[in-house]
Amino acid sequence: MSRSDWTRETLGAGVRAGDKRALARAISLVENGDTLAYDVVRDLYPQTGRSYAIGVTGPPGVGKSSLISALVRHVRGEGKTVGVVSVDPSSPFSHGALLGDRIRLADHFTDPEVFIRSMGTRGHLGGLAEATLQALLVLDAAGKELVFVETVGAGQSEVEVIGIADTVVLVLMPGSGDSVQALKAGIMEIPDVIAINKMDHPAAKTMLNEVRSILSLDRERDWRPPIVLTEATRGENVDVLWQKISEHRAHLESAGLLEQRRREHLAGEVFAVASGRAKAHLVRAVEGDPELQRLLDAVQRRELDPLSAVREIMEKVFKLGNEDGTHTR
Ligand SMILES: Nc1nc2c(ncn2[C@@H]2O[C@H](COP(=O)(O)OP(=O)(O)O)[C@@H](O)[C@H]2O)c(=O)[nH]1
Ligand SMILES: [Mg+2]
Repeated sequence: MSRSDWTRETLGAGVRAGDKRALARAISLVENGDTLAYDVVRDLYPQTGRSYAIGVTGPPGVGKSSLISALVRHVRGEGKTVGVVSVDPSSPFSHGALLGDRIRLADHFTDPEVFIRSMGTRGHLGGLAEATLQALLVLDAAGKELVFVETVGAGQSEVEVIGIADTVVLVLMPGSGDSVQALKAGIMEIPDVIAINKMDHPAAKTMLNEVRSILSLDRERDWRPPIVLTEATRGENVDVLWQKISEHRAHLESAGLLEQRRREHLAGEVFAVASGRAKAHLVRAVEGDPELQRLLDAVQRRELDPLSAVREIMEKVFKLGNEDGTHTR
């Protein structure tokens, strides 16, 4: 991989100035887990915490990328600077267009105040959460006032990715039955704002009523998630959606909840990234150690019980004695 001519200093300065080439390079380095990215983010970190992160999640195909594109157009009208990080491999943003779509993003790509980036989902050392967190910090340091993060709402890494957001928007469409069931069962955390996209679909109203009735079961909240019907492709109700996102932000800010939420999120991210690395380390250690492999074989042959194997592995890999989670009383 070529680092071209960037140094820690020039790359940091370029990011701070919001230079698109510097941003693109910094995020590529972040994706590749390059040590230069690590140093640059370390230098930039004290200048972060100023941008507002909006997570956009939901099943594939509901219109998350289209909605983000429409929201970007809307907030650019208000003069806000914007970053977008998309970790949705099914509909990547690419130059000129949302891939395979009619929506033209050409305006956004030539706009110096907008930076859009699709992130790869292949093997990051500390998981996707790590790369996304670093990318958001880069965009934050670049002075982007708003940063949108798109993820497909499934899987642990996506939950961690969305865990960085200040406001979480869940996007559904008529027919997103699984997500509605997940909301109902409490498997999915209640988002801050719900968009039911593709309101041009005849079943949109039915979906609205269904989601409304699920949310009405949940009374003890200081913030009741508003539900907005949208049509991303025509920009229908995108202004209303933006208004609801802004109201949620105002709610967090007025009650001092934003700082609290961010403190929790940052602690959660550190924990998530550390866990990801610990797991990767564990997997490598066990793979590369015939003695530890024999322990696993012994468990499979029922000669050694699982927790005894865990204890020995933890001792050997992490040098942990009795702190391995078993109680010794
Ligand atoms: N009819 C209709 N189609 C939409 C709407 N929003 C998005 N789409 C289409 O749905 C498909 C998936 O959109 P995309 O934004 O890639 O969804 P994502 O996978 O959630 O990011 C694309 O073909 C869009 O053109 C909408 O409001 N109405
Ligand atoms: Mg998408």
